[in-house]
Amino acid sequence: MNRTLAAAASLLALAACNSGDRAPAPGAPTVTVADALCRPTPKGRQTTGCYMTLTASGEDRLVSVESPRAKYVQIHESRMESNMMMMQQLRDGLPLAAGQATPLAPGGNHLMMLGVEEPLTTGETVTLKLTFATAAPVEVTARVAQPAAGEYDHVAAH
Ligand SMILES: [Cu+2]
Repeated sequence: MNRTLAAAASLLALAACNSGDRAPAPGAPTVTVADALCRPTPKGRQTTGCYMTLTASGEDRLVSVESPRAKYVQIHESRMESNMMMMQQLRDGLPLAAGQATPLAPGGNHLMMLGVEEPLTTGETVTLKLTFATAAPVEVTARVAQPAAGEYDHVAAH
């Protein structure tokens, strides 16, 4: 087991702990994260998109994200403008409705890793730390892979 895998395994254990066994204070919202995925960085580029599904137990807001593999991680929205897909940082973060799955997906809201010095390659994992307005932070281990074929390729339009 290499160091990256070992680190990922311990982070997974932490995340499991946060969302499960140790019950938070009654009424405190928790956020669970599923299907975390980051695209491999395109050759010669230091930016890439990450996707996942967030479900908050109570109304909350994703306010910031960081990763040891990126200088910055921004929360972006995508929208069509004059027939072009534009991206913009959500400076106030991403609102999460209580009990509702909030997708971060290609072509929609997503996380953008900036300043990725060591390329992300398919098959490895990357750690993301998500900070919320109310819920405890969640550490996520995302796998690095291309999203399913046919989905909008967000990086190409970046
Ligand atoms: Cu973006």
